[in-house]
Amino acid sequence: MAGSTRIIRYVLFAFFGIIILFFITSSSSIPKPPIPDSSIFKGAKGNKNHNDPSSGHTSPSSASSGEQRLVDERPAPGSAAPAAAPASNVTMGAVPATGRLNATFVTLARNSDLWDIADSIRQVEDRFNRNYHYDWVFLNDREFDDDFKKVTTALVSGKTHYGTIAKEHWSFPDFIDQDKAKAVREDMAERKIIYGDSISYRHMCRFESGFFFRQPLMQNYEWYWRVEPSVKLYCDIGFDPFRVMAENKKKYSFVISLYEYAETIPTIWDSAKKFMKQYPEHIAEGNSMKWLSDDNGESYNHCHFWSNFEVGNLNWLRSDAYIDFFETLDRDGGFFYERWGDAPVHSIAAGLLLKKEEIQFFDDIAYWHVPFTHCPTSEKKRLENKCACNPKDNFDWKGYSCTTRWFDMMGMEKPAGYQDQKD
Ligand SMILES: Nc1nc2c(ncn2[C@@H]2O[C@H](COP(=O)(O)OP(=O)(O)O)[C@@H](O)[C@H]2O)c(=O)[nH]1
Ligand SMILES: [Mg+2]
Repeated sequence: MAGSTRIIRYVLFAFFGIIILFFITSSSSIPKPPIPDSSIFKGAKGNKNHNDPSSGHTSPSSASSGEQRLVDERPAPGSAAPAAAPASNVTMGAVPATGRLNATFVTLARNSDLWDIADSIRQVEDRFNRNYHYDWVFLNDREFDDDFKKVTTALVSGKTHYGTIAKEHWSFPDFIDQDKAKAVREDMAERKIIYGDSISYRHMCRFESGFFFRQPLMQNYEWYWRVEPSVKLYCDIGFDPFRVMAENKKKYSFVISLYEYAETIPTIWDSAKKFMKQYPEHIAEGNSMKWLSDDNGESYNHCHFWSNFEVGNLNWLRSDAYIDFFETLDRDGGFFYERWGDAPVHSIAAGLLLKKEEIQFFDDIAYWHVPFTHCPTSEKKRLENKCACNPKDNFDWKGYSCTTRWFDMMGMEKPAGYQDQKD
């Protein structure tokens, strides 16, 4: 009797031993990827999700193809290497302890922009995304062709998505007087105002101001990083800007700021003032009015963040506050009766609707879009991050930049050596 009990015990031990051995070997075959270091920016955690993107101003039809994706465990296409930052704990609104955030790159482009955007993607991948494998959403007012999709999918280390913009997001609203709009374009052409005679540029600016964040494909994400064709990144980005934003409760960011051409926005501030009067509840306490205006809101000083680079929060753009702002401006017609750019629109919104601390200046992201450069002033930073920019080209402290004003308003200390880069 005792003998057979012993045999049964041996058999059970052997059985469980084999099972344990199986689990150990199979889990150790999954490589443990390194988690990129973002400790330099550690801040407050627990960003609350104030806005459900599927509610409010998001039309049900536009949300239809975008089922909420809370977890992204898909492997990066065309990549044998494991994702450096697995997104197994990605949730809407919360900041996951490790791994990717619920974020995507986003690019508006034409098929003819293929090789210029290919260049930008390579910059972003080489300096950052090859370690993270974030997705990339491409948007176009026409359908993307196979060539565009094939090349960009091969270059992006995350998943790629391609969306065609609905007509109503890329056309004249019916309240626009076509004759008046045409006369403006002819006048601006004569005055040689850049893009002054262009219809498509105006649709582009209106789309980037009011619609990109409401596209079905964008409904899946909480954070975006805008990338334009032919931009450059000059330094390694050894941290995750999305994480920096989320952990520090940031909503909008910039690397370059400057004065807008006054001729393109003569009445934008009138519309902004109308909005402030109509919606005082949307105006943030501790906002950046001092950066936007030199006379306490009476007039606009034309300072704006250069929006061809943006890392931002999509839920903020989808909030009632931002939508009410966009719609107030849109009804006044300045996208067509003038030539309002999305940069001053986003900037005035960020300046009024957000607390100034919710706007992030990314000194560590060295960037070029024709014709301006942001190159970190600190040599230590440039050497540590393998930067390839000439510090003399840094635009931050030059007379046409608004970044000095930003530092002054924020009470931020300017980096050593900034005086040498003033001209
Ligand atoms: N699909 C599409 N994208 C456009 C059009 N016009 C401009 N874009 C995109 O909109 C962004 C801004 O245009 P860009 O020509 O770079 O303007 P700039 O930076 O102000 O000189 C870029 O990402 C362009 O690829 C257009 O007519 N159709
Ligand atoms: Mg551009």
